[in-house]
Amino acid sequence: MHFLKDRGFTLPSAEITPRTVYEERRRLLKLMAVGAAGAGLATWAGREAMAQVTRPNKLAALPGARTSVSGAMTMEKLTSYQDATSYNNFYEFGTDKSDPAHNAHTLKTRPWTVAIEGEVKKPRTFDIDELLKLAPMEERIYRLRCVEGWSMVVPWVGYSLSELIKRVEPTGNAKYVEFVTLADAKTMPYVGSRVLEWPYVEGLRMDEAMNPLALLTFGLYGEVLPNQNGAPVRAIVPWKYGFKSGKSIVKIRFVEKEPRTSWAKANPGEYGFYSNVNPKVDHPRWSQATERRIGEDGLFQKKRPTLMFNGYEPQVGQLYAGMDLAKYF
Ligand SMILES: Nc1nc2c(c(=O)[nH]1)N[C@H]1C(S)=C(S)[C@@H](COP(=O)(O)O)O[C@H]1N2
Ligand SMILES: [Mo]
Repeated sequence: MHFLKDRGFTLPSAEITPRTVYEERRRLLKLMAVGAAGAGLATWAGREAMAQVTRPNKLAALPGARTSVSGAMTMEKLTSYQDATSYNNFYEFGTDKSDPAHNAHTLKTRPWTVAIEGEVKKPRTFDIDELLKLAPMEERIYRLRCVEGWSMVVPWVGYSLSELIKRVEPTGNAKYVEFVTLADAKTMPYVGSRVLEWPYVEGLRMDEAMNPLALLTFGLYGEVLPNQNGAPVRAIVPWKYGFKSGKSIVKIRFVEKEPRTSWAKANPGEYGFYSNVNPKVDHPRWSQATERRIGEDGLFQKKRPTLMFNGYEPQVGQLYAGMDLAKYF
């Protein structure tokens, strides 16, 4: 076996997975933060160079790029790559948490296009490779809170949805954005089943979609999205329950009226359009006051308090000023 070696850091090359590189980079970032910058920097540069050749699925944020978006980082412990990519909700591939990871290999992510329609001055269809180059990729470490009462911390890669929206120039009639995701019965075994109405449709109000935290997402952990996480492009809206973050998007429509979303159609009493994370507004079948962090499961697991707007209140609270959030749940 041959080894890559520098400054006392030795790893068998076969073990240098994208994750290893990723986690090492984070370790170094932490080191640098406590003052070991000199040593760390050279090693980090080495890792980055090495990463170029060892990571076929690499999707890096701009090297060294720091996003200026408030709320884009958290020092909380990351959920493991393993958990984030094997405990999923993607009903097109099955309703058990392990189904998407088992079944989503059939999803064809190339060729892939995203059509921009409706109330825009520049409607057009983007090829996925054009979308990948539309704006600089940033890393955003967000909490993801599912309405079912669990949460994760995931480093996503993408850019603000507003970058795309600005380029297509919405008209004055555009009040909402609707996301339509792929519904292909040939490759998605549950499309056609009656669990939900297909395609899976989600939506945001225009000002929500323009908030810089709303992320058009292409990757996680420095890699392109695995199919089960919504390849090749999905939304991530960190202050809302996870189901608002549609996976494998094929169409983005700008509309005047509030879109009818798949979950609201399936059960209007349980799932509203807004679906902001809110510990004070319970779901009819379960409390939203606390959550369990995936990876911390076990006998002595502590339930964590759920934060208003999933902890992003400073960034998004003003969007809902004066609104009755129990009525507009
Ligand atoms: N197309 C589609 N998008 C979807 C879903 C789905 O079933 N189909 N599930 C949603 C739910 S309920 C959650 S919690 C998140 C989960 O994202 P993750 O598997 O990447 O953690 O995806 C959301 N996006
Ligand atoms: Mo969810």
